[in-house]
Amino acid sequence: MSSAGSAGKFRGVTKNEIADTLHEIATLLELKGENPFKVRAYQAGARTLEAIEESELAGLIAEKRLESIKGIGEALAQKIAELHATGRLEFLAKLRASVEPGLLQMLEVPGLGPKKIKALHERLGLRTLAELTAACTDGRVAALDGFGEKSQQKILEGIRNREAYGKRHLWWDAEAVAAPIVAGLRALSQVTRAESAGSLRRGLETVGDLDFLVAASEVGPVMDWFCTRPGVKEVTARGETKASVRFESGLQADLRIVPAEQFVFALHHFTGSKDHNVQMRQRALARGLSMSEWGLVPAAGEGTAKGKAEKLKAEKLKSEGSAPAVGPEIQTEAELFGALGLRSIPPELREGLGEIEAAEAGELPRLVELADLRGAFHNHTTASDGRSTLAEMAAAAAALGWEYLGIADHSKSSFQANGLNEERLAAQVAEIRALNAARPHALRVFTGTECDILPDGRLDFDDATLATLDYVVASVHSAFAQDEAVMTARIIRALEHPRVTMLGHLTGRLLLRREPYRVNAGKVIDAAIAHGVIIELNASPMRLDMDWRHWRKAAERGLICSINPDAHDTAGLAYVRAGINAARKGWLTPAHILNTRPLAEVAARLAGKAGKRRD
Ligand code: DGT
Ligand code: CA
Ligand code: CA
Ligand code: ZN
Repeated sequence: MSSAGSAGKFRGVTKNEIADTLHEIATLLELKGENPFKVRAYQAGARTLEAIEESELAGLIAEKRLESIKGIGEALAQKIAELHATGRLEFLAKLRASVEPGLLQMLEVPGLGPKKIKALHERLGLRTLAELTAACTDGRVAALDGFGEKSQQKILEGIRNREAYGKRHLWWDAEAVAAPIVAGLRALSQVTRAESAGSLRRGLETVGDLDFLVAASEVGPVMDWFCTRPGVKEVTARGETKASVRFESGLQADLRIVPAEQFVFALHHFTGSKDHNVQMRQRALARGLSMSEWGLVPAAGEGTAKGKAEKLKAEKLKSEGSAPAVGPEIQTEAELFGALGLRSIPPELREGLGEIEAAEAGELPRLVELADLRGAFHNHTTASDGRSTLAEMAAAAAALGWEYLGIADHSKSSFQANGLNEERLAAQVAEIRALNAARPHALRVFTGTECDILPDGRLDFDDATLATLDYVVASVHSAFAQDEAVMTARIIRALEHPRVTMLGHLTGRLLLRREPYRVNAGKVIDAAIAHGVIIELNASPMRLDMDWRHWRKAAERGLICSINPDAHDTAGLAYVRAGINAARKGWLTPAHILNTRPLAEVAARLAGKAGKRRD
């Protein structure tokens, strides 16, 4: 996921953004084979920043006290101050430019770190991904010291995945590009309506390209504005009413400009999905209507819908701006659905998975909304691998208007994530109790853990330790290669544990980066329902796990969902928005979701679970 956008006016940098920059410098220095002490100094500096409070940083810089902190020398302090003041670092720009672009691309291959890339470069002379692919294919990589057959295979797979994944983008990243463009389009004087359509509007977890739709009185200035957005690397097409651009990130975007009276038909068409559109068109035909992106008109007695649409298109082109009959009384999508005897179908449901039948029967669900959330579970702090302190996380949650926040730092077996042992967990519980007692804001913090499910299905903490907590998220973080039967049995064994409140990220997938581990979702869902265990909808934009495609059926059978941001800093709490998209795509209503419930109800439910028996 890309970090905060760099375009536009400088608006201040957070300590975590500075830490990211220091990590990047360390990686680049390592790639260049710089002194390991220097590399480690940057890594240590980054970790030091991650552990302090956001509010401390400005003071430390102003009073030149950064240098006095363990792990931050004078050179580093200077760079941090420069980044903090300007958002830029000359040193980093030069460093990036001094590394071959092919080596930077290799950093994006999973399993390839700077040390290995340096070895490949120096010992095999590899400079590009294509050369690396060739060297893997003919066995030169496997023959290298420290690599071997297995790691050669993994690198090759990583390169292939990167190509396949490179074609799509996380919804979160795509939305960050799209939102200011829609706002900018709406602000243009020639524009009367502007929306994003396509998979972005449907809230799909990944997006192929952006689709903007505009109704405008004049085309030229709108096209000019669109084609000159910051970050546009190439204008790939520009016609009378349509333009396509490619951004530096590789993301592409289409803009279509239509007359106002066609807007709603085009919006519906370009929102899709294709399956939904096909079904809608069939429904229209059955009612003697022909539906297309240009309008809804009586179907001609003869010919197919396609023939009719082509004819309409020809008419449209001939009549230069003046549209064919499109039913001018239809202005909104609700009216368009109404014309076909349907309740209005929210974009997230338009996947051709039964939404039209439900709309006809008046059985569309009242989908959960962001405003329904009253809190969130499964959040990390600086105690494990988070980058905001407990106090910062609680204050940020209170500022969102939430009634409660669940903390769940990693457990001891997740040593790579600085997991807590029993002693540190006890200290954190005491800290949370003190915070709740002091009540600096009207927010209740729940004590929890993201407890590792060990390879055999046992939990990482014993029962007495788990009994000190308000809730337990159980997650798999190791032995991903187990076969499906073993993994499924492992997870189910954890769900049978009476202290487990909810299951974390069912499949461990990282969208566009790491495949899910093998697990039988149906069996896990059955077990969760049987044992009264919640399954989380991990709302991190790169997880969105359990997948929305499972939720409708599972919730109908009684499974409860928790939309969990898995936030590692205060900004990460906002990920619940991505979780809401996925929940809506899974037909979930507020009643299906734990964290729409008021504090008292949630506290009672957790107490029931934490009590000596299951209900
Ligand atoms: P993406 O970009 O791959 O994430 O997915 P979409 O859904 O945004 O697809 P895109 O950008 O190719 O087209 C936007 C919408 O336009 C799509 O959801 C439905 C509509 N559309 C495009 N091509 C066709 C088509 O051949 N038939 C039908 N029925 N609809 C189409
Ligand atoms: Ca699209
Ligand atoms: Ca498109
Ligand atoms: Zn986890």
